[in-house]
Amino acid sequence: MAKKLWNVAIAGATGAVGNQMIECLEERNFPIGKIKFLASERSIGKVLEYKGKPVQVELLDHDAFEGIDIALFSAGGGRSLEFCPSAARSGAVCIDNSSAWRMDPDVPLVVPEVNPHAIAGYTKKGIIANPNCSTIQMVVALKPLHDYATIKRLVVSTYQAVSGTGKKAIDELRVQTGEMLNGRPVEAKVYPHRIAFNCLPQIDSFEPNGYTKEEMKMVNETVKIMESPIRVTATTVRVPVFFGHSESLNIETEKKITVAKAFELLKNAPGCKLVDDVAKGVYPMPIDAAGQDLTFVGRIREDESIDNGLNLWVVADNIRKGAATNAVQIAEILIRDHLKG
Ligand code: 25A
Ligand code: L14
Repeated sequence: MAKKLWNVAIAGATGAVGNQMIECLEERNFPIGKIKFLASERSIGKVLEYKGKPVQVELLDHDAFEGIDIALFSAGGGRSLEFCPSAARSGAVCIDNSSAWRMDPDVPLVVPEVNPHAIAGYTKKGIIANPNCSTIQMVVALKPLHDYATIKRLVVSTYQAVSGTGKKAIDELRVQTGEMLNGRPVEAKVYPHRIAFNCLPQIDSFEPNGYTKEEMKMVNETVKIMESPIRVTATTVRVPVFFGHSESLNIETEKKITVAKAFELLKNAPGCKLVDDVAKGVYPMPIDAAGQDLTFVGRIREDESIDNGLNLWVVADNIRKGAATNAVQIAEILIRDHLKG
């Protein structure tokens, strides 16, 4: 029997995440029949490549999904709200990278290493949501610890790269850094303040409770993905790094986890790489995680201020595991276990 091939569309193919989705599909040899690249009018006429062959960018509109089996979305929340339902009506399963559908009870929110079983719920709306980049790497690292010792409370602080905001933010850090080094005045357009040589304790806009939307995404998405009432508090910070988010995690568990036990659990955990040899100055850093699909964990130590507490440092490429790779991994499970070949 011939192997089934799937028709795939990428909405937002010209963006930072869209570009990475194309690369991930190529690298992982996803069984593609037809590929379609969709974006706004700005990109019409642009030609991208898939496996060395030219593909014209087409307009993202309601009838762009005819004959498409899987639609990967990364063109912003507004576009996902508007176009995922039409794509689903055309028979495509949408894997959406935006925050638009994540907390919808009829939409599964999936990290393959953590809750692959939830994918089955895609039939309700034809949409599967990809979590926030900071949430994804955090739950990949926490899942094995939670299964062993049950996490009650989690305190997270993030150090997030500019690529999370898309291509225009990558340009902003590059341009501002150049201007600063040349002693010229800088202009902040994408972020509310200068990002070069600075840290911004604001990602996305503020909610009435004083937290940012990014912080509340980490709180709410973690509970949904882990399927457990973990109490989470977050502080999310933008730092002048291009690729790779870092996170400081502090957890309190029901049962004690020694450092040796944490090493053992994380050494064999799916999607994780333990990088922890402080005597040699070895720990995860964004410069090493960039371009990789794994979640790197290190600086593991007991929190000596409470009975059952542990500190960890977690780093991953926010555009790969935090967005594109996770979406393509979901698509792989979808075609393996759910869609009819
Ligand atoms: O605020 P929103 O709407 O929720 O958007 C969120 C932003 O976050 C990024 C993405 O940025 C998006 O703009 N993003 C989304 N999910 C992400 C995730 N999980 C994420 N980033 C990180 N992690 P981006 O610039 O990388 O990608 C934008 C993509 O979306 C397409 N798009 C935008 N509006 C669209 C649309 N497609 C269809 N219809 C629309 N109305 C966009 O395609 C791109 O693929 P494009 O054709 O509009 O842009 C092509 C090039 O133009 C640059 N550009 C963007 N905005 C402007 C612009 N140039 C000039 N003026 C502008 N206003 C882009 O940088 C791109 O190179
Ligand atoms: O997926 O870093 O909800 O600016 C929203 C903001 C992704 C990244 C999401 C950022 C994001 C983002």
